[in-house]
Amino acid sequence: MKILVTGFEPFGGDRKNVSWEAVRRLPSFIEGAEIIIACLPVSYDRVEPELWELAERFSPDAVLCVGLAGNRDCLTPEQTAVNLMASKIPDNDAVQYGGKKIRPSGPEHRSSPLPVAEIAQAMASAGIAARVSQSAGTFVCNRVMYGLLEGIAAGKGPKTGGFLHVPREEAVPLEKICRGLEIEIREIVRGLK
Ligand code: PCA
Repeated sequence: MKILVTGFEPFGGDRKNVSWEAVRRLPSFIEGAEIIIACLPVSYDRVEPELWELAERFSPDAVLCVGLAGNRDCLTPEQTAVNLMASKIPDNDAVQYGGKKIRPSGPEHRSSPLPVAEIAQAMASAGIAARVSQSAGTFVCNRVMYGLLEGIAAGKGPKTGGFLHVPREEAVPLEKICRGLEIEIREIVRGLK
């Protein structure tokens, strides 16, 4: 079994993105599943093609995308992606949208097939602050989540997948973010067995 786990490059003037810092520290195997890691661009328009290129190259059974939510104080498995792009800052290609749909005729929302409540509970039981989030925002993370869920629903490759937002290291130490991420991957692998 193979799991593709992605983090993001820095954006908004930051020098690092903790999502990639956590993803790149993952072990090569979790619960017997091979872990493939990649760093995605913070680009509305390039992020989906890059994700699907990786999915085609590696044929993962599941895909978990991880991004930074800088204003949150705990790990937040995402339940819902919304069909909207709007942000106060430009992406790393200097592209900024003020309320454009991702898919002009797509559904307003897409819901994660992952058991996000159980995943957040498993993190909390391990002493890692976590709660389910109902909004992945309207920036690049939400866009890649929407596209990922669309592809899964269409049978494009991975059987399941979703999105995890992580807080800054000032809110939760990197070591705990890494452990929480591993817990989510373990739950995903168990669900596929
Ligand atoms: N966080 C941003 C994009 C990249 C990242 O790590 C977001 O929440 O959309």
